[in-house]
Amino acid sequence: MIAIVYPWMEYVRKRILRGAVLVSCLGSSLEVCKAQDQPFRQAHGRPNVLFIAIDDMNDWVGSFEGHPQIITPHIDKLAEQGVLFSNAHCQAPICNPSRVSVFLGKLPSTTGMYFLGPNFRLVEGTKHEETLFQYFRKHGYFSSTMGKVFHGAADKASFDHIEKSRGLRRPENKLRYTVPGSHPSWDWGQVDIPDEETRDYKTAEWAVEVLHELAKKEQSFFLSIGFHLPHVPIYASKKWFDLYPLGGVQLPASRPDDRDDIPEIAKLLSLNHTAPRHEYMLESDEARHAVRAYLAANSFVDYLVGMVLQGLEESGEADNTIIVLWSDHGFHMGEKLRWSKRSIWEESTRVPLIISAPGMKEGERCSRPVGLIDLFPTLADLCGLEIRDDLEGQSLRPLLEDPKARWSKPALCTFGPNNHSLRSERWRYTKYADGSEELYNHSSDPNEWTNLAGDLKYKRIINRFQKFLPKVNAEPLLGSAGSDSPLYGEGHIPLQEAMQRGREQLNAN
Ligand SMILES: [Ca+2]
Ligand SMILES: [Ca+2]
Repeated sequence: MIAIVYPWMEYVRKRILRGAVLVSCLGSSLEVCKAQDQPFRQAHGRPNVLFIAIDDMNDWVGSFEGHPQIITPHIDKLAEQGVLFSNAHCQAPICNPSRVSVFLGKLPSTTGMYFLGPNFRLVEGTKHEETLFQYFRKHGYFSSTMGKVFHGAADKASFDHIEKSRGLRRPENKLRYTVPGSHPSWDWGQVDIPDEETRDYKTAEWAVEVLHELAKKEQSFFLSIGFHLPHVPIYASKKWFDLYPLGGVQLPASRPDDRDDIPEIAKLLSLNHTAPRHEYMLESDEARHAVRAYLAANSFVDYLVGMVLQGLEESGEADNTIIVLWSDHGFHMGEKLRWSKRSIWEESTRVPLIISAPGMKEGERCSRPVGLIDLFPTLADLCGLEIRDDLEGQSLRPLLEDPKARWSKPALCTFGPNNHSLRSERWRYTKYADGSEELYNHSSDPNEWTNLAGDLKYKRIINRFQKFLPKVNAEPLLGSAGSDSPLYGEGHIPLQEAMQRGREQLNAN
């Protein structure tokens, strides 16, 4: 465990040091005084960036209000120090394309990166792209990383230092989802592994250490860390399970007829053979166990975020560091009668996003629809770097200065070529590759239970969304794999044929 040093101690220490400098200036040369008296940020160079990625964390975070029982005091505290984006969305609802889109600042529909493979460095279309991290390195930043930031191995060109992951991720045998033939990653439960020996703890621990080292450098730093939880297998220790007694665990709201009004292609697109079926989860009572595990894992990750933020305070760099906390996509825990990501409904697309930056608003919520794709231009903007004109997101700086500023663009999420979902403050509009549509009114239907797309009354609203659909729909990159949907399982087969095959799988299920 780390020693407790309260943030105010560091604050007082820093004030004393700065005060001492000013007092000593009275009797020394004016030149020295001027240099020392500059705001910390300019004296030190550009602000640092602390970039915290969390894998598969949906809105079950206290301040995001996704589950009434979730306990996440540290992330909530971070929200009090920055701007919480309550309507932030990923650009693809699985790891690889979501993260690649963030790091390249380009939409999946532009790059053709829709699925878990390929690695963007191994294919012609994207291998020469400059990542967010490379861009910062080019401008003098020291870029360092540990944990799951990239999906798969960390991109070498993006970092000056890559710290190898260590620690344990899972026990020897599966705990609860032991159905024969089930995917090795799909499991949940309470593990006996001490927190300090887990992979995510090791990442947080390293971040705390390295922040002290980075604080001594002349260079500004861009530190990127990634936590693996609450991605499956969803494990946490007793301490975190004890926060949520099994008997009281609340399941998310769902309706047995919820899928009756969604297009067939939506069912095929969101089919995930590796995930347990909803009926199984309810009949076996594993739903409550899995929900409890997810709550516990989120609270554990929250604790680790707290460790890192305390480390930043202790490093003395907190006043000069932009903090971004984000998850690569959401996760269904029974909503729409499914357990998985891999959909373009709210539970998959919505992500926690908090940005705390020197000089920007503190403790405010912004409900404008924004995307993770906006992070690249936002960070460039906040650090005084030119915003590359090929980036497809836009800087969130206006919203960090005024969370109620005008914002006309909806957030876009894409899963597979030409399946797009747009989210405004009030509506979700979705158009699939076969032309079928969904429309949900979030003011009256936050669970997206009633698809209004067929009602002519809403034609005008649907028309307004059309111009925000991408004009380019790139073919999947060579080597695309891991969609899990029967629509794309075998590469480039015509949509109608794929749908026929998908129907057969859906019926067989
Ligand atoms: Ca993920
Ligand atoms: Ca429905």
